[in-house]
Amino acid sequence: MTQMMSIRGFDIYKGLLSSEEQSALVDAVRDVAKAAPLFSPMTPYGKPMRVRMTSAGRFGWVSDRLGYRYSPTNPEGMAWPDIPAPVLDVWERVSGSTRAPECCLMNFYGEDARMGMHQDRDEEDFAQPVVSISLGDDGLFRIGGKERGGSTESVWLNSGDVVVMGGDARLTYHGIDKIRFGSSRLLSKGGRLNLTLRVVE
Ligand code: MD3
Ligand code: FE
Repeated sequence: MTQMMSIRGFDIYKGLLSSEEQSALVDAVRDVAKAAPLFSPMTPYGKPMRVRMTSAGRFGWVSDRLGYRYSPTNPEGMAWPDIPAPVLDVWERVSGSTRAPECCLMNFYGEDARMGMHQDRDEEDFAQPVVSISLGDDGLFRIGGKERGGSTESVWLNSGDVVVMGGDARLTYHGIDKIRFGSSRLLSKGGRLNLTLRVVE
């Protein structure tokens, strides 16, 4: 059953995706990761991030000593695979946008991975929403305000949940504090997958 809740302008569709849809998404992610292997991006401080990533679409997310940016090629210099059809379907259902997403960033969280509080502001048009799909183990999602610091609220994201960040919420600070490793059986070796769909240009 789907239930929508809004927290600080984030629309969270709990349980939007059936287990069949979730499995189809995982298969699609596996195909992307075969063509464009997961890697640990380097932070500007020279420390690898704990989250492993890859992308699909015209642009993917890379980060190295030059900093973070969208790039039309992966770290091995190859174009990213196309965004899989079942992923595009989710965008069509919930984004409310007339544009197509140009990047599907795929984040994989192992047992100790987390993502610090940050804003997503490397896209050109903040009027375009970001759509997030959670798969696998539960993740504790923390939502702050438009400035660093200040109060925050947390919500567990479970496999099959979809979050839409649009309008005023687009520049909100957010992060993943921890995952509940082994809480889902969707991924045989455990861990959490998060897909974010973005319009970049
Ligand atoms: C709010 N990913 O990839 S998804 C990210 O679960 C990212 O992997 C987290 O933050 C994850 O940048 C959280 C929810 C999310 C994604 C993008 C946003 C929230 C957002 C962009 C703008 C505002
Ligand atoms: Fe983010």
